[in-house]
Amino acid sequence: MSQETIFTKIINREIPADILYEDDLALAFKDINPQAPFHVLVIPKTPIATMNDINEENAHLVGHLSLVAAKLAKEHGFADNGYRAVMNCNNDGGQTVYHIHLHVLAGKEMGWPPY
Ligand code: DGP
Repeated sequence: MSQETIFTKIINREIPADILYEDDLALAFKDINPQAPFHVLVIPKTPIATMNDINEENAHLVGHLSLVAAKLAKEHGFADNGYRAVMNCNNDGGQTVYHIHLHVLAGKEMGWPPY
């Protein structure tokens, strides 16, 4: 199965996105369909299809996504009030793009459970 998704096109600047952060390992951009006043997706530049594909070799990338998420939340003033970071996996998790991404949602009080 090809690992290429719409997110690869965003990484390669083949389609536009509102990019907030980039480094050698990760990219963060605004979600096209925001579910909170602040809704950003943090993705690894190396495609990993789902959480099930995280392994010893690529796990550092996932840790890095968390680091970037916290950095962005702090920079945008959401650290104290709080925020939610979530990664959906496969159909029942609500995953629609098969290139892992950490949703970072902030700017309103979240409900729980998330359905
Ligand atoms: P998920 O359902 O967890 O796989 O989340 C995928 C998210 O990706 C969803 O919230 C919408 C967002 N998304 C899909 N296509 C695009 C796109 O072309 N640009 C941007 N910025 N976001 C997209």
